Amino acid sequence: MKRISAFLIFALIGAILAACGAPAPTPTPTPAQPTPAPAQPTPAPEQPTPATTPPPAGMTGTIKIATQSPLSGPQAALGVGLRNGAELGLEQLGKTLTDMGFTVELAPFDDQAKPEVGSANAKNIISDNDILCLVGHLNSGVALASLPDYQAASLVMVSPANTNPKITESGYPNAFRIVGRDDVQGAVGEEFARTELKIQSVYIIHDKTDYGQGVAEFFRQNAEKNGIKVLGFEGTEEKSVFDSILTPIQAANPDLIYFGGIYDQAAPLFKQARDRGIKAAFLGPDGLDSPELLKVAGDAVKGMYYTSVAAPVSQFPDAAKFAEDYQAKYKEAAPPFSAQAYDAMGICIQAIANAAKAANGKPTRAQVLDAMKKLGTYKGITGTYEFNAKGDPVKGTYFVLQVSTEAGDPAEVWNKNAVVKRLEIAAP
Ligand code: ABU
Repeated sequence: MKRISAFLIFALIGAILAACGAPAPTPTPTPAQPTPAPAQPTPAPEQPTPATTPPPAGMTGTIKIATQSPLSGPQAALGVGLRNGAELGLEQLGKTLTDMGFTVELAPFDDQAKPEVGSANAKNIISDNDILCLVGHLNSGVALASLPDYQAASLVMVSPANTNPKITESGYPNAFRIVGRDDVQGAVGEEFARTELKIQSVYIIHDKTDYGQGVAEFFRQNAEKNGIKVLGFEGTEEKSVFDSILTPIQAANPDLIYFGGIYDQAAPLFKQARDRGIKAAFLGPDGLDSPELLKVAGDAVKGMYYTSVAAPVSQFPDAAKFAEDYQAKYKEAAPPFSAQAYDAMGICIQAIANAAKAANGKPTRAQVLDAMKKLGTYKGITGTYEFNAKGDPVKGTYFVLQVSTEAGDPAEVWNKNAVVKRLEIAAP
């Protein structure tokens, strides 16, 4: 009551003074009022401590790495292995990019081992701007049909398998491979046939592709130069019945049949040759490097020799964990070229990461190509790679192998094939 009265008296005086133009007095706070405690600052909600330094601004978005290989058709065994190896590589090595802030994706394409399909896929690949690198192909002829599109888009191609010299001799600045070349592989095969197998005559068959015909011609050039008698040289696209090919071979009675091509044709050809009683030794290049050769041809190919630039995964001590992981994930032994695809993927990832650091953000394809040219050495599970100006590895690894004679699952037995020779040869 007393407080109300005091307030009314002050208000009345204030009104009178205001009417006279004087400032109103400030009411004195009542001492009985407890002074509120100074407000305590409300603690901010606890922020999670980041485990690592946050990614720099700009390191965002999706980066895709494509594969092209036959995922269907008769060469799918190697083509799926190539895709799987690349997929495992992205899973295990892609952290380099995800730690930077990017999302990574695999973009697998099925080229069916056909140049026209590879070329059509290439147009789709380059129209997706998130695809910054490509692991592929299995088939040199398919890569050669696709490379003009990749070049137009500055898209880097890292091949884990293509051996035809034209891949790196055609002036494509974006073409790289981690394997050797058929001009060397053909010579290695010829020298082995002449010096180790003591071959004096050969009948050469090829599959009419850039790869198969190419390597067969390199074998022939070396054979003719070094005194092996070439009794025949013929191309065929036949896949199942080889009577018309084998009849003249049987009549010519060569010491050796050399087949330039892939296992899907070689297996029935060799089997039918043995079934007819042809006694010639067999030899061929890395297109035969698949357990499918043994699965289809069986006894006809046990103990035969072949050359390879890939070799069974068991030949690479640093690929032991890869072999285990592959078996666990895909429920089969890692096929030839799958470990090379893992390394080709690692090289793509490293080049993209280097380009992203230089650009301080998601790089363009041209920036990835620039980073590829400056890559230096890359240590993978199948070797340490450094590229020359053409895109070849400075040194290629070439194997002469002998198919195991052991019984059992061909996929397992293939890993027991013996290395007869292992050669490191500088790129021509
Ligand atoms: N080099 C083995 C795969 C076949 C190719 O290069 O066409």
